[in-house]
Amino acid sequence: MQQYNHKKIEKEAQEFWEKNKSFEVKKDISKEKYYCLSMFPYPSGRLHMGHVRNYSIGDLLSRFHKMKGKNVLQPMGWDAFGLPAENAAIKNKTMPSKWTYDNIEYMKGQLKQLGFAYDWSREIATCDVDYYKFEQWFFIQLYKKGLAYQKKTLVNWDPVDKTILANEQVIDGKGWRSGATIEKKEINGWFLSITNYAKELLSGLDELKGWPDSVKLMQKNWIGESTGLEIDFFTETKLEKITIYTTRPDTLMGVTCIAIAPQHHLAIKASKTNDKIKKFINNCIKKADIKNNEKLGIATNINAIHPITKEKIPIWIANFVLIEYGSGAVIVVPAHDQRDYEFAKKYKLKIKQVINKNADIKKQAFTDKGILFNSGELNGLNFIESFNYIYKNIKQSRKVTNYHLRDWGVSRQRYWGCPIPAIDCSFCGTVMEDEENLPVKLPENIKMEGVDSPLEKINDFLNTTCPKCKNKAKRQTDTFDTFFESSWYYSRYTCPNSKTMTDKNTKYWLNGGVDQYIGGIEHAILHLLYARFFNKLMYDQGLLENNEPFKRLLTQGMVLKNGKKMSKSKNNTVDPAEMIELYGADSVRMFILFAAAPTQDLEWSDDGLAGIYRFVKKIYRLVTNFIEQNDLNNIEPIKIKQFDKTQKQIRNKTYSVLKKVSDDINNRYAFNTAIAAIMELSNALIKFNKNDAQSISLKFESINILLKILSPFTPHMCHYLWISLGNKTAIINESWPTIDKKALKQEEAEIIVQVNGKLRARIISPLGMDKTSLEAQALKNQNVAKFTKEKEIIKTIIVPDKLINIVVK
Ligand code: ANZ
Ligand code: ZN
Repeated sequence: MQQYNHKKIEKEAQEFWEKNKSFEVKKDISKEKYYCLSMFPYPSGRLHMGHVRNYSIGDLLSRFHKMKGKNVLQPMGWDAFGLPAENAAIKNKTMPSKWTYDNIEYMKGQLKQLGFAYDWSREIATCDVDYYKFEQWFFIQLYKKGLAYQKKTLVNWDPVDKTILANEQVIDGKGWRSGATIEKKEINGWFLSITNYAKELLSGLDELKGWPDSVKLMQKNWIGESTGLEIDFFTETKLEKITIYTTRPDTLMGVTCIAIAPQHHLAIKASKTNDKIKKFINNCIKKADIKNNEKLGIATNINAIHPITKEKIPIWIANFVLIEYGSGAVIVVPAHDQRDYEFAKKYKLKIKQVINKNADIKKQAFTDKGILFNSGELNGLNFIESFNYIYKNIKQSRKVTNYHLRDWGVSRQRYWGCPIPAIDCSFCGTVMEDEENLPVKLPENIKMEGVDSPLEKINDFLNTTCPKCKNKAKRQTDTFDTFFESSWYYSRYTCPNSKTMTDKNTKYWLNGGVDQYIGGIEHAILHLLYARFFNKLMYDQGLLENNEPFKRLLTQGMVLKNGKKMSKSKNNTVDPAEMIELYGADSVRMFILFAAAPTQDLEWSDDGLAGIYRFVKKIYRLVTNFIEQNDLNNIEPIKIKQFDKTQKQIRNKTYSVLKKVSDDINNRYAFNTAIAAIMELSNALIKFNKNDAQSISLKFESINILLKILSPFTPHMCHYLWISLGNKTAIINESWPTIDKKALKQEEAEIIVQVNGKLRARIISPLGMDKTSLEAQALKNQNVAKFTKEKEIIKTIIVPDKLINIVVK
């Protein structure tokens, strides 16, 4: 037979799968479904090793579960909208759509070269109007329910890049990319009310038994549930009410000031008659003259009355009080909150200690909980007791729950995205496009001139009629955040050609959610939270029947080179295409699965890959040698159940490896140790060379099992060897082998244990037990221990499977 030729073997297998539509699936209620989803890539141009790792894991699981008899859906598509396409289009003088579709074509070729078992008939590109039209329709439904709303917000505006920057992207007042001086700009953006779902998104985490705890914790912290009290304070004049929110009402007697946000209505009121306050507020809002989160404040000349002591408490305006959190006002307790402590020191406010009289607050606040003192009627109470006391005895207090989660701003001032179906009419204000007029198609035949969205200049797009009053009106030109597209793609794969957003196939494939989702930990918070949110929105709209999108989640580790994350910017990438050319897809995939457990970081190693390539060739030779040396047509079935010792051993090895590999894949996700076990089995089979008919039959049986359990790892080679073994079916349609429990039982021997030649015990141990284990087992026996205790063992003599003699002095 021929030498191992990965190119030929891989091409043939891929052609076979394609021709036979091996991975195209349909709803089939007679089978248990298994929906395996890997996070779809952004079509940046080429696959990188991180993709290869992600998709090798998904493919392994898909192929395994298919062999286990499940109806496996493994789809693939493209997260195709986004800024890089615009930048590339400007640079290369092309159109974002062309750049994107060219990349998709190239990367699809790469995925096919890797032989992943995708149902390509379900391919999705999110920039396809047949995909994003549903987003526009759905957005209108949310608008009708009041879950989508427009709000004016102040944003950091980079006048050169013409883009909004997050606070972290503004460094010393300059844009991180352009270096331009950042301006504050008021924009009117669309928001989705994710905060309405904060509670559900939090409690839903408890159902996600198949998610890593670390990811659930990150989501929990991001949602940020906080319970405390709202307490109303009244001004001296009793004309105004200020509601504060605190999680530490136990510190109420230590309040020395009240701080309100610069946007608080009382602050605005005070600014009307005081220019200093007006200037202060403007600076805070514009973040002008504020260095590194400096805490700034200004006193109003208003006092509030303490609800218990009735003392006067000065009201300040402070830049660290956020208008959008809680009630936009706080009690300042310098003795017990470090931020308040620094604020009080800076502005010479009183500091009054009320918790733990032994604590020293000369240098910093005491922020732990403790017993109250200096607190009048509250003296001696602890946190819970004082919380409840205040809640019950102060009429103007309420228990409330707040969330740190903010509503999701979905508008982007970019071209390459899904147009938001909103229209501005000078008579009716903002209205939604009529559903009959959907989709609002993004014009694709455009010129990118600089960073401005070309939509602003396309009159055909801009000019429309108001769906309400039929007068001339203007389309809005913002597009959706691209997280919109990735929030529901998993459901579209279930019905990619449906005329409705979801259909009856969705119910089948998403029953209980996606069975396995695989992707990078960088998506632990936003993508996964938005997808969960969308799922709940779609559920409430009657589009989905499952309440959580992803039943199990696996977050794969990074691919490193020389200890650093493999990335273009670090110039340490290894091109998958080159490795596939040299060693073949099978070896690349197997190396990636072997080099580390899936959730751990993986250090790339050329030598490691070469080693796997040698292992693959070794198996190839094992099987081809067997084929050459034996008449495959005359291999007898194993009928005699009498095996000699080595035969028993090879069967035991085969079935115990089968058991381990099944368990490692299915229950432990330990693909690396599964491969190690397969290596052991193949080494044992290489050594097992007896020529009697029974042994040949046994070796044939073991090789068949070996190929099956190896096929999710190196599917191409296994496909080829399976056919070469004379099988009429393709290995992809075979089922996973079943375990012969009898073969798992190790044969045992009764072994005589002597100490200095005298019989001291009889022990039972597996046949073929090695010397050290046998000696250890013998020494554990009580009677043997009696004669060896505190003595020096000079030597041990062993007659295999019969006798052990321990010689002591
Ligand atoms: C008094 C106090 C004393 C506080 C103390 C803390 C420690 P979480 O857990 O994040 O909800 N706070 C409330 N609303 C705020 C706002 N709009 N902007 C800035 N800070 C605000 O935190 C709740 C605590 O954050 C509240 O409890 C309040 O300060 C502050 F020893 O009240 B605390
Ligand atoms: Zn109108």
